[in-house]
Amino acid sequence: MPPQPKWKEEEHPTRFTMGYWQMRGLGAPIRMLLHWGKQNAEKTKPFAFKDVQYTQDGDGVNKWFKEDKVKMIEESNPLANIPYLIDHEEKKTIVHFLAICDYLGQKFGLDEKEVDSEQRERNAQIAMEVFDLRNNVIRLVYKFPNSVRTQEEFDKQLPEHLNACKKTYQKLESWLGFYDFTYFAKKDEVSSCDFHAFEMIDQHEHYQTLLAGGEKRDVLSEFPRLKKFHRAMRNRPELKTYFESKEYTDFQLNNHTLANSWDGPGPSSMK
Ligand SMILES: N[C@@H](CCC(=O)N[C@@H](CS)C(=O)NCC(=O)O)C(=O)O
Repeated sequence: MPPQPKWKEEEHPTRFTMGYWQMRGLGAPIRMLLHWGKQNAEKTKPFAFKDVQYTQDGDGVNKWFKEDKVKMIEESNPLANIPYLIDHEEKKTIVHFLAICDYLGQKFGLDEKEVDSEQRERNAQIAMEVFDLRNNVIRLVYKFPNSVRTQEEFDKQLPEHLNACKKTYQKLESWLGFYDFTYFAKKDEVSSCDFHAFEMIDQHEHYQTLLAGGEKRDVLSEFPRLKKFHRAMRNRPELKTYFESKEYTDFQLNNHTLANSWDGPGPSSMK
């Protein structure tokens, strides 16, 4: 048994605690997974989860970097980062987005357990492919050489980014066609990789609405299988509570303040 984090037991009598900035980013697919797991466990072994949201200001930065991260390094995981997931029942703190998705995918029975499972292989490949797409978004919205700091820069780079992202869309579309699947790792059932795939497609649906000059694009209509996948996820009853939550409807997609970058108003501004 690894050293146990003493501080968390009294504070969080819930099954899981996740922590992330108060935005969608890498937190959104984990929130989706937790809503899914909670919904499914309702009739068997109900559990609650806590969503610790660090605000994108001095208070949130201090709370994470000066308090919680320091404690986590000392008491539960020297790799401390956000997103993190604490499993209170199993007394584990997991970091790194893909490791967390993998962990919850196992816990919620979304992914198969056998190491040589083809579902697992598909799941891992799609998880990484989608992460590559996310990294392209990060290069668009954060402080990198091509970063965006103003509306003008964003307006200039967004169409280029949307064109570039079609390359990934084409790969994902072909993948679904190759297997004749609705979801990415199983034909008709959801796997852990599907949550991030949904989030990235959903973010791009929002980015298209920000094109300058009222230009309208419906990139998904060029990719019928991706469109069907996006709709299928959006209609899953297990995710109803998530799609109704402010974490989905109001949160900004990425972090503006900390990185001194700008990626347009979040979805709540469109209401
Ligand atoms: N490889 C990590 C990257 C985590 C990461 O870069 N987290 C960002 C937010 S997306 C952060 O602000 N981390 C806070 C920290 O470095 O302590 C993962 O996949 O989770």
